[in-house]
Amino acid sequence: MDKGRILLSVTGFNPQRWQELLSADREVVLKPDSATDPSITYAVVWKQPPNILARLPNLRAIFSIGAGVDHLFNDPGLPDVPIVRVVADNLTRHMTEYVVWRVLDHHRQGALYRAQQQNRLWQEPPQRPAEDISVGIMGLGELGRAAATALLSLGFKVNGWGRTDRPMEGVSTFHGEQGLVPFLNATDILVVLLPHTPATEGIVNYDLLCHLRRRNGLDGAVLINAGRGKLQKDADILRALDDGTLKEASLDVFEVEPLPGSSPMWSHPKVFLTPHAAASSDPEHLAPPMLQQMDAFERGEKLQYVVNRAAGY
Ligand code: NDP
Ligand code: OXD
Repeated sequence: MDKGRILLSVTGFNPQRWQELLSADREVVLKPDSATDPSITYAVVWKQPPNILARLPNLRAIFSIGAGVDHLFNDPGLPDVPIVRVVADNLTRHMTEYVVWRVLDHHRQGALYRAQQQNRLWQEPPQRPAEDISVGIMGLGELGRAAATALLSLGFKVNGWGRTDRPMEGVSTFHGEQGLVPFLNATDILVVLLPHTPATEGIVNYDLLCHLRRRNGLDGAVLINAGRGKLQKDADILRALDDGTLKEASLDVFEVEPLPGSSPMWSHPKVFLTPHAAASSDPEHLAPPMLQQMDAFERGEKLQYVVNRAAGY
């Protein structure tokens, strides 16, 4: 049997390297020949145009080129076939690096030293040991658990919050609505690694930030969001930074991306920002396992990393 064609539909990314790598094993097209093109069996997507997948009669599965799949659910014509998301060591390591980098920069007072350098000031503030600081990870999934392991190895206390009860050795775990405030009350540095779903939209708001612990050696609570911008209320974060509810924030994601040039975030002295770059999807590492999954699926094996549609992630 001929291998079916792959529809590659990625908005905001250069498709060239993905196309080259996926073409190693299957024909890849950037557009279907028609709305009902029978030759397409898989779609590899990022923010595909609405309804492009709706009527493909032989579509067997959709592969997201990212770990998050919220970009797919904006499509009203999303067909009812399995959706596979990225779970890969390469991506996980990038995210762990980002989280460790940002936690250490806040813990070791990077902003203070940068300001001192600007002013040619030779001063040494007190140093707190990592075990004085509790890092709370909202979203203790693939990425959150890897970050937790790295932070534990550096000596931080780690709390984790998820939708369901998933214990992890060395981590104080909380879950569900009833677990949220106790989790926040025990957290000095909040790391957000949640997916964007209807249940999590806007969850990082002023009220939530007010529950963070502020008695710690950092002289204030810290927010790090590398999950999704729609999880947060940008204006609430600015308010919390300005009134001292938050000491500092590292933000990789924003309600509107790219972040508009007019946003006060760009020049806020307490914000460190990156352009949704915490963990980028590297086609060299991600395309080959997608092809392997397609072959395995056709041999009758189960797809891995299939999204739970009801939960939205
Ligand atoms: P997972 O699906 O493995 O983990 C998601 C975690 O969030 C799980 O712990 C899950 O709980 C928890 N969760 C989901 N919904 C809720 C809820 N309503 N209440 C409480 N907890 C909830 O995802 P990954 O770790 O692989 O990725 C997480 C997110 O990171 C992605 O969805 C994406 O948005 C973002 N991301 C950002 C990148 C960047 O560059 N900025 C790069 C890659 C990903 P449970 O354990 O109970 O299921
Ligand atoms: C992802 C991302 O979801 O890069 O993988 O945001």
